[in-house]
Amino acid sequence: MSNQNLDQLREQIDTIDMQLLELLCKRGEIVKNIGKVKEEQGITRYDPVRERKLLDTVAEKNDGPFTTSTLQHLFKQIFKASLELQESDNRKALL
Ligand code: PRE
Repeated sequence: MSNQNLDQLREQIDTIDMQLLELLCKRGEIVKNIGKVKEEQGITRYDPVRERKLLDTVAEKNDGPFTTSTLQHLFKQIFKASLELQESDNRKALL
């Protein structure tokens, strides 16, 4: 593979990385809003049923190249980060 080819492939990845970043940040803003609604309504932040549903959808829709277990691991990290975000955001709102 030539260097030019490598540069082109990396450019494609750079673009996708920026899209992922933007989508994750958008998701984070929505997660914060969900956290506020849950706080107001006294609903527990952690929702294992909702998380399970998405993990099952990932398994159902995954056509590769990543294994389902790898993708589920990534989504579990996103859930964890989302719960932490809701927690810190609600704590800030109390100060
Ligand atoms: C979210 C976060 C934590 C919950 O355990 C379940 C789902 C998620 O990141 O998808 C969002 C959320 O708080 C919710 O849907 O209730």
